[in-house]
Amino acid sequence: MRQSITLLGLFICLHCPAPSVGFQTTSLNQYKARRVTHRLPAASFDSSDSAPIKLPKQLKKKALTTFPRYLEIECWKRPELRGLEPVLQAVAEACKQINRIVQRAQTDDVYGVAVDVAGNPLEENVQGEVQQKLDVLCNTIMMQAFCGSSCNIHSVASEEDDEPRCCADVMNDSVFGQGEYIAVFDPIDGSKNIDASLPVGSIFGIYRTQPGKPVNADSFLQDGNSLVAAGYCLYSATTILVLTLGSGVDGFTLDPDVSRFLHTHQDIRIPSNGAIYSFNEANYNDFDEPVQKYLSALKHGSSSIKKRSTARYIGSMVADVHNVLINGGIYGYPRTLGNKEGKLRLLYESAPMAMIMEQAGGAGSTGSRRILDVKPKETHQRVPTFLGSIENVFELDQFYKYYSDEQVNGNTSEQL
Ligand code: AFP
Repeated sequence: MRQSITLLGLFICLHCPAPSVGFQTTSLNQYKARRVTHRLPAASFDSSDSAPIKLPKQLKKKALTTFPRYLEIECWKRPELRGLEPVLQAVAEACKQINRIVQRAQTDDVYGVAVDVAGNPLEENVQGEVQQKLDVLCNTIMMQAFCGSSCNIHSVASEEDDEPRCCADVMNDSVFGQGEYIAVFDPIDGSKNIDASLPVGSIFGIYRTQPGKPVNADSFLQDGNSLVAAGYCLYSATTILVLTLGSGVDGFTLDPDVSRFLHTHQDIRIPSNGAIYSFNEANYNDFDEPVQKYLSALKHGSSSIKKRSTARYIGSMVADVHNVLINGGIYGYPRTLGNKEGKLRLLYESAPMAMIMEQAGGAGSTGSRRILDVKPKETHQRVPTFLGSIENVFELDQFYKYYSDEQVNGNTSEQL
């Protein structure tokens, strides 16, 4: 009896009309009037009165290897990587600088549109975005780290620059244009998050130049299998640098007391499956059918991953992917009706992240193939991106396969 009353209630509730203006019992003005609008007088106290915070004695430092020492050991084990040691050291220093800039964004004058020497706003970049001061600043820091730390990087391609640049041009000295590596990076990914004090990140990848061939824009059109190193730095509750040199993934947390990256995460392995799904579901109606079906399966508990799914989306790829890397699950930025190749850039976002995922035991897919197998046709090419635990990404791929087979003549899952 009680159960049928509950069911009846549910039925009535499901069939009751959606509230409309005419249905309202409270007017908007009444509603607004209910809010607490008074302000407390501003607290006045002299900050010099406050005693310095003392940390409890039991908070002892762990004995952890520093990033420079880690690099020294790795490059000693693999001499072919020695040329990258000064470069990666400099990149870690650049991440520290970007970390400080991000933390000062609310208090220092680093906001607003970037201007040229005459004070005119810079033109839109190739992504169609007006560059912000912060983007330009972080780009310069990264570029100088890659180009100016040694003579080992020949040229760089950044999200912020329309075309790749030779390091000789960046450093204004021909000695810097001779290295055997090229680097790609996104200096500050998700920069819109900074306004709300949310996490952002930097992403990078390093390739070899092709022997016997001149280095130019085409040298960057290599698939992700050719990456020699890839990494990202997440600026969040803690700042963490995650790196792969092609034999596993390691993480280094910035100790703010000594301003050093310390080896806190050894040989990171992503769980083989996980509960997290990290998609911008506001785009659901514009996703491919296989992605829609996949997300529905997660929500209805009919996924092969026998865990209750949980949604997490910050809107900064580095933060979202790092969460999936540590806790397991899947991150996705699929193609949409308006964005046929998705939003993320293959060369300096998706490919480095896919290398990290694979090196940690996970997977990176476009829905129909490995991200690392996609050969870019241009520097700023976009690619549908799914990254995460191997079982989760495999299942997503199966949805693509199944629904593509079903619509052999359709174009929902066209091969990249
Ligand atoms: P920005 O670098 O332009 O802020 O874009 C960040 C980003 O490329 C990536 O970090 C996020 O995962 C993604 O965009 C978020 O995009 P949506 O706002 O469309 O979900």
